[in-house]
Amino acid sequence: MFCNQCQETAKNTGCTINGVCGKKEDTANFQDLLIFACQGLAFATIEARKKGIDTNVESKFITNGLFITITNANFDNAAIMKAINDCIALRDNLKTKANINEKNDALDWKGTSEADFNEKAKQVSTLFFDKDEDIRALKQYTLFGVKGIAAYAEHAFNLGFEEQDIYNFMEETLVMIARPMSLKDMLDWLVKTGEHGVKVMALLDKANTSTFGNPEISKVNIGVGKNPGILISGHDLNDLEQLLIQTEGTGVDVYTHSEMLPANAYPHFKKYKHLVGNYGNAWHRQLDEFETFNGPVLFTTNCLVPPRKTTTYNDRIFTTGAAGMPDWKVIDKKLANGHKDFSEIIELAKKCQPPTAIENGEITIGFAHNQVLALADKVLEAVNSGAIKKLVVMSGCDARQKTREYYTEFAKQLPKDTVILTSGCAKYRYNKLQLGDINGIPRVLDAGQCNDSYSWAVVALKLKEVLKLDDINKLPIIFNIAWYEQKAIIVHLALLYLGIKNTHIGPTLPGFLTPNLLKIVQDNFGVQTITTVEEDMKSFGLC
Ligand code: SF4
Ligand code: SF3
Repeated sequence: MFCNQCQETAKNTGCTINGVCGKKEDTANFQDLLIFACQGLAFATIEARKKGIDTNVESKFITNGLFITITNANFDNAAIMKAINDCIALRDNLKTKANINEKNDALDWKGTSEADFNEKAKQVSTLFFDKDEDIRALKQYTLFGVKGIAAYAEHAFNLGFEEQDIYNFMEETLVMIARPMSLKDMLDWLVKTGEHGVKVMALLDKANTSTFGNPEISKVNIGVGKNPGILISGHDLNDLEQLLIQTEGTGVDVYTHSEMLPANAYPHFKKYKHLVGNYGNAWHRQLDEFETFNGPVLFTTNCLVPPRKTTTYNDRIFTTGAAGMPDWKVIDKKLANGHKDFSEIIELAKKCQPPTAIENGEITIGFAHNQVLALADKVLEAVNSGAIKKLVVMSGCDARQKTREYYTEFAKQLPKDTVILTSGCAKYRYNKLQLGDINGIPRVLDAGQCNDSYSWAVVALKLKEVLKLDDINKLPIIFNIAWYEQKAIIVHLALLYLGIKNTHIGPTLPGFLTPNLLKIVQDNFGVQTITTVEEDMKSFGLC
């Protein structure tokens, strides 16, 4: 196996034995083979569209295939192998329908046994993307960005929002990877990836806000009630809505977990009184927190952590969509109205003990772009009067490495005249600190999930317009972003596309960047990594 797609990759070069995330060698190989199968299907969709054939089913399949291979989404070999077989069947069907006679390995390859799959998987890892290490790294970089695009596109299409251009770009990228490319063309492709990152986040924002309303300032209970509960994790708001409908009046409460926390700020979800709050913290603490939750957990997307040998909750965990773990149950049945059938989870919840409290109190969320712009006068007044000196974007992901304590310390040591703008699960490193407010504006403004980092781009562009600046980099905003998986990669590429320079990303720079590419991103975009809190405070001009 070879996998270098996330921040925790072994020795910051690549996992080659078992993944640091717990992904086994065969799983990693099958995921590579699924990407290869999606490449074949992408060749077919592009050709079929030229002949006027509708490829919506295939495009959605490719989107889900890419999502399955995101860090901590799916560890289930059987599910991945089924996806490979389904992908090949769709490809062959389209080849016949569109009369595609072109020959290439991804369009033609077929395996009949697990041994065939294993054999082929070893020949299609990202290490074979190109002989030139810079081009290879750039192909990996774009693929990882496209995986992030796929995740957001899937949430959007689950709510009925789609853009053909986004599907086209994902599929053209898969095909491009198999072609010889120059360094210049690859760098241009990377910029286009960032552009499509902005597009897909805007699309998902439209899907979420037009379906569930604009997030508003909300206090969220982090304690527990007396009823049994279901914990819902991941990012898919459509799944949450269906679960809330089905649990209404059953005596079972619903709690959000990790990246589902921001759902509590949408007006639409507030009508469900049995959505009682958020339980726990960022994804990597699930090994302990699922034990004390006592009831069933539903994963709608990443981040799943393979259970310990001593874990007692395996029979209470369910997955749906792109997520999967061997031995955890999968929700794939549908009700007559087309919604997913969550009755098994609800029946199990009724037999479980209520959650054990691990925290008490409330946290304040709901600062997505609409809410922040509604407060724009107040924020501008504070900026103009000097009450707010700097806005510090600390969006992104959290993960388990000790070095991540940096972000808690950084938040604590920020001068009192700074405000943190956050989104993604990175916030759990500091969203429960009592950092106070500035003239009534809380010092931690949480826009939502990782995709809601889009909100900070909207706010920055608006501030640039109101303050009549000619360059976004002249705003009093600094970027100190924590990354982990491929959704953070697309968020960062989107920021670079928008012309935002001098971003710090950490706790380490991506392992897939070669020394040459590191120099290019540093020279062109001023990308840096973190050092110590004290040094970085100085380099950001914060002390
Ligand atoms: Fe390693 Fe990350 Fe890949 Fe897991 S996802 S195998 S930790 S690089
Ligand atoms: Fe977190 Fe997995 Fe990335 Fe959506 S839940 S931000 S790591």
